[in-house]
Amino acid sequence: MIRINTVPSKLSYQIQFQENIATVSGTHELTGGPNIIIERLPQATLRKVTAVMQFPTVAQEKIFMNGYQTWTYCPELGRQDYTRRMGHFPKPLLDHYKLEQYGDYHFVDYPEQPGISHGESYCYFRQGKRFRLLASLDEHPGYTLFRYDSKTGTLRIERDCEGLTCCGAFHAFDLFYAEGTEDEVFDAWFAAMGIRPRTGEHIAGYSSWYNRYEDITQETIREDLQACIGKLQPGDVFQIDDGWEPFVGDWLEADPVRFPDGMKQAAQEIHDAGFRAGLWLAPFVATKESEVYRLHPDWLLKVDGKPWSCGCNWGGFYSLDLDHPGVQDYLRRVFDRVLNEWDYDLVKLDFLYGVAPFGNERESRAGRMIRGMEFLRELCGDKLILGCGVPLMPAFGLVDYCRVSCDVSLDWDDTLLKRHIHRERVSTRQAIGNSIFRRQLNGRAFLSDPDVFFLRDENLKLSEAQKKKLYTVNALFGGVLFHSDNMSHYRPDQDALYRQIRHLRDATDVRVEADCGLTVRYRLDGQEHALLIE
Ligand code: 9PG
Repeated sequence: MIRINTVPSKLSYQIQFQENIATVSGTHELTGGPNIIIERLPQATLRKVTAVMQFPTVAQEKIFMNGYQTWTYCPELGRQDYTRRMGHFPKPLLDHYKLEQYGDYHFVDYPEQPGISHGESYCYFRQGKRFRLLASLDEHPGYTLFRYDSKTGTLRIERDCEGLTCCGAFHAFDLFYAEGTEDEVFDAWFAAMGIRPRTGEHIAGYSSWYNRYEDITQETIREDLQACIGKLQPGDVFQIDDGWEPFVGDWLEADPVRFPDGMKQAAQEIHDAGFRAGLWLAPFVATKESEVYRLHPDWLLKVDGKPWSCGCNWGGFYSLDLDHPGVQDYLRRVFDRVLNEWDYDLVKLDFLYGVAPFGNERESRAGRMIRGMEFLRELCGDKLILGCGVPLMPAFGLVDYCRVSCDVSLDWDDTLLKRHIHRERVSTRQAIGNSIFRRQLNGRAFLSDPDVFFLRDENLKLSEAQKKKLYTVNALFGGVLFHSDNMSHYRPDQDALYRQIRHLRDATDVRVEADCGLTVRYRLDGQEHALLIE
């Protein structure tokens, strides 16, 4: 099934050490299927592990470079395009908002020159319907960073493992290469990894975030829950998002003012309404106000002796140290309470990238991220995990559902000024783009969460045409179909449209045309449909 049509390409690789030891180098002929490059190394500290190869592309070829984490915008690029960083902010502003901590900016270089693009864990090159996929089979030894320069036709591959100590057999690269149709290359990659999605069950329901945001109370939750009865289906998910906890980091009790009856009672009411209950947590981070931060300074991950800030949400938040027994014990108690005592069926686990901003001499950054994900899976048993704010490949096969896009906004693409902040920014337009351009992960790595759609009229600045683009893409390319509306405000035509959107998931023959504009085509009830996205 794996065909190689192009002339096989030779990859030259180099392994450099921090000590004064001779560089190890070699060549490898890239073939279809797994390409595992193992070198026996002396006891030393790795500095750089890189490979280069010629990888010519033609004028119309499209390039996809997977973005670092859930929210990172990563559309297909043309050969003149480049991976955009963010606007050139004055350093104090950058430092204040910690924008570089949301993505790979703090460890990957962005030359921002026409034709230069980069991404993590997988990339593809597409001519019409023909894909050339180059992907990682294992990120434990370090993220696989791909960087393409279309001006010279060179592909550079780097293993993100600086500072890792090695001794003996080291997997310099665990690559997979395939050429063929979209389904052929992605099916072959997941077969080679032996990764299957944990569930095939598409879910639908409600998330409290995208209307009231953190201003939720048990009354607003009750109001929205009542509104869902008779409109959602039994077994759908009703998910309480950020705002229930006293402070980010403190997950053992609800905020006593907003949820005086507690979170067990909230889950009970959701169950009584016939739905499954979901709860949002950000288990690997904490804000300065939290008890976790104030009472356990030793639980924080320190970089150069200082707590590592992961961004500016909630006025700043910090990484917990996965290796600290106190953190592990605390998280065990948290998940036992949420899943067993309170009886939630699904947890939306967010800002997960915070667990592994760095590796150390024993473990790469990616290795730490994977270990964090495995730990969460262990704590959650067979309960459902919706991963969010997580580097994609470390979540493969470990979460049931995973966000593949940034947050949708209440308008289309934010203000001109805000368009220059980080690639992880909130944007409906970019969320739609990621749901389309990461569609191959849906049903292979997990079921994808494209984020919510909107049907409501109030508190929203999307046109009807924009709402249609969002719900169509979410229904066709995702396995999670949530909204954040108060459904009692729906008019009869909106009720009917909601039912129609759920029926959209029965579409077959879903296709994307991205060579000239962006169009989505599908068949439903024997009829052909097309929707122009851009
Ligand atoms: C709760 C929210 C919702 C939402 C999540 C996440 O890059 N950023 O600045 C950025 C901020 C917030 C954010 C995502 C990215 O939202 O995706 O669904 O749960 O947290 O606080």
